[in-house]
Amino acid sequence: MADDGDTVPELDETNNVRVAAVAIGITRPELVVTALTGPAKAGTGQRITLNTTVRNTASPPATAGPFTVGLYLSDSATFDSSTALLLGRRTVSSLAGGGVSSGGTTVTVPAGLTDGAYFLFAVADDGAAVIEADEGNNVFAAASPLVVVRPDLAIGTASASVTPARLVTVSAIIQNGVTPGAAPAFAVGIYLSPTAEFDPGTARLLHRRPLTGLAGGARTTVQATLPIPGDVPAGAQFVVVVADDGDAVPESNETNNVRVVTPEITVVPAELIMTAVSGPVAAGAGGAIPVVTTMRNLGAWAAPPFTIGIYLSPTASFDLSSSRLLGGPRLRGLGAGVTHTATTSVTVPPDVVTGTYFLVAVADADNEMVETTRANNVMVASRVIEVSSSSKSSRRARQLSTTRNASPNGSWSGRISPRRLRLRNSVIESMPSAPNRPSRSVSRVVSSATIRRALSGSRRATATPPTCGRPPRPVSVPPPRSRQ
Ligand SMILES: [Ca+2]
Ligand SMILES: [Ca+2]
Ligand SMILES: [Ca+2]
Ligand SMILES: [Ca+2]
Repeated sequence: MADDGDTVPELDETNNVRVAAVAIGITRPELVVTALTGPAKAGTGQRITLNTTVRNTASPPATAGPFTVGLYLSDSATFDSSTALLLGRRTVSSLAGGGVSSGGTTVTVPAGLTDGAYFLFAVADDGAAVIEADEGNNVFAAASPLVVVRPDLAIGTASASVTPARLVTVSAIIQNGVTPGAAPAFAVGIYLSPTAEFDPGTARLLHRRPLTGLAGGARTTVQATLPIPGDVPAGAQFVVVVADDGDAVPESNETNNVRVVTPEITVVPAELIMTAVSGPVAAGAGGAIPVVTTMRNLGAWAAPPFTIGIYLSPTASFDLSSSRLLGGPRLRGLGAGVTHTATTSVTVPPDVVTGTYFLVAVADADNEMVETTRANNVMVASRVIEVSSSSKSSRRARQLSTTRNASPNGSWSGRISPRRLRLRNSVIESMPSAPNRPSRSVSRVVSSATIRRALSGSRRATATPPTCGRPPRPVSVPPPRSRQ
């Protein structure tokens, strides 16, 4: 067209247009999916490959691209893009008129699906990137549905046994009964239950074993040897093994995951007895003193970990509310029939009122275990300890130092050296204690007289009304520590 826009006034404005003698054809691409295949069955969470073929039925040069082929799953035979689950997309960079593109796409079957048959769809130009001759023929349904199955974890055979070391050994077979429903990571829980009916609210979790997963149809064995906590009541206890403890895996059957092991096990109560406590007859406020404790495990089983509490009591009748905790060793346990003697350095609080006190030792001071009786856990030293102010204590320490330097060295020969000896904390079982109960290894020189006094006798505590702990006990003990 000449003078397109008519800017020039012409004599004849009607002859400016010339139409070509030959028409040219303009065609749009036309995409359709012609094939969609995949596995007949798959487990939730499983990776599967879906193969698609897409064709551009337009004649050259109507090239399409780039575009994607969308892969969908639906519980309806009629495709609805608002409800169908998008599994993935295959990208086609270019497809010439008359061309064909085939390819496989690996997708994951959603873990949240329930068991059943689902319809698969492939959608050409899923993102509507190509203007086509026909936009209404782009959805293709697979000829056969995809059957989706979830895994089913369960406990096969399981057994449990106990030893006097207060250990329970558990062995259980974990199985996944569905093929190909692979289970992703989950945990196996091992519990002690007071009843044969498993109740997570009352059962005690002993152990939770993480597993990375279990293939469909596979099985694995979980074995564990576990300490029985001290506060598990004596008597019959049921070991319970729970598959997928915490329910991380959606399963086709969630009701078969618990196995109560029969026969039940019998938990034997602990029985500690404190038999002696002794220390120096004099101490300074703020100073460290050695305290010798002797105790025994009378029980038929090893005792679980516990703490020995060493107290300063103003009376021979131990009362927790009026006593001061000085510290005490932490033991990792005590074997059945084993006697334990320890020398522990504890510190007299700097703010303690000067005067006469009794040293008291309490087995399982934190009340961590169930015992046959706790009346025998407390022992009071037979000799009193005179606590003076720290300044007096310093003078006494200087006197001791002078005496030591003036004396020749002695040696340990099965009895207390008449001169001096080096006293070292023998509590090799000690564990780190709470901040308010120091239990430190010491190596200090003390006089032989101090040692003789330290090793002097002790006596059973006289009964006093309990001020805390469990009511039937004739002596006061601290309450159990809170558990996570
Ligand atoms: Ca089309
Ligand atoms: Ca199950
Ligand atoms: Ca589950
Ligand atoms: Ca006891």
